[in-house]
Amino acid sequence: MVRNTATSVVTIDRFIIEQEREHPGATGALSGILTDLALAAKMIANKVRSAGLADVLGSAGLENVQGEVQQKLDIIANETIIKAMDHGGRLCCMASEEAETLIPIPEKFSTGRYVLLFDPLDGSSNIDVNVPVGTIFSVLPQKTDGTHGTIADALQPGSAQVAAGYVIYGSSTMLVYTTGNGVHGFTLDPLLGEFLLSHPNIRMPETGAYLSVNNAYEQYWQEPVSALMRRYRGLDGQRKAMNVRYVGSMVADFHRNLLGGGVFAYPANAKSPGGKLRLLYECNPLAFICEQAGGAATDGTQRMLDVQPTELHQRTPVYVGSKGDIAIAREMLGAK
Ligand code: P6P
Repeated sequence: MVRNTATSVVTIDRFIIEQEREHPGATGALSGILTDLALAAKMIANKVRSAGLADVLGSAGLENVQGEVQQKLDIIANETIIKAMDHGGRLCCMASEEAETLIPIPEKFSTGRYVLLFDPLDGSSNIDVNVPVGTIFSVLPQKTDGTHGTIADALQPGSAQVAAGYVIYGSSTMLVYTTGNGVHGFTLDPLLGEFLLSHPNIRMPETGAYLSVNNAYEQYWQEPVSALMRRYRGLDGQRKAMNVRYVGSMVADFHRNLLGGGVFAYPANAKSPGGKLRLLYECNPLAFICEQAGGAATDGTQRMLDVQPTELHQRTPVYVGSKGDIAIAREMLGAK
């Protein structure tokens, strides 16, 4: 007897449709957004993979709103996402780390009732040294009445998100996302050009093996933060020491901790009193994913997803990871 050894190959498109069927009232708009984002991810992956060969490396010499020297791939990734998303008729506006203000949907296209926030290529300063970089995205429901979204639609707490995800361009290209129904990972098969379900229902261990923090800022931390990092590193005898793993690319550090358990922390410090990382399109989407995988996230004073944004590009301190380890952070930092 020949056993059926074929495993069911689930493409991301099939998975998205099957998830949509679990919501009878779904219009298919959110499914369309996710499908279009997967296409954009494949296009960006092509560029990132060939960056060393196509002389795309090096800065384009342009300044972005963050005042950082913009890598050419930043520009390409930003344009790729905007062009992939602006005509689908599902969005009322977009916002990007690379754009100072809201990105409107062109008048020639129809609009929809969702807002897309994204960091097109996080960690881009690592591009030239071949360290994994990533794309991060967040989807919010439009709350204003017009056909075109306003800044009020973008400035919603992370708890309002209907979907969030990231793409990591590493040893393989993976897309990980949630729509509030668990966290699922898809690995790009470069020959097929398809994202295939490789990590269904990702769950984050209750306590973690890894601590991802840039210790170079230790001299700038406030004492409760320094005490917390000593705890994580086992120096006060209260907890088994965590292995310090810090790539300097948030998506890469977050992804390893999501799978293996751990904490990513970028505390406020004397040089970055409000923290460095962005609330809307970096910390909120990763916090949503983390909570959906059984983890937690705080800004050091409250649950990350409860923070009421006031500015599009506002920064925040961030502690995100295994639930038990974030509970230690909340206790030692006096967070709600
Ligand atoms: P630092 C990359 O520039 C980034 O935005 C994140 O991806 C990363 O976690 C962080 O900054 C690294 O910052 O100050 O440790 O170099």
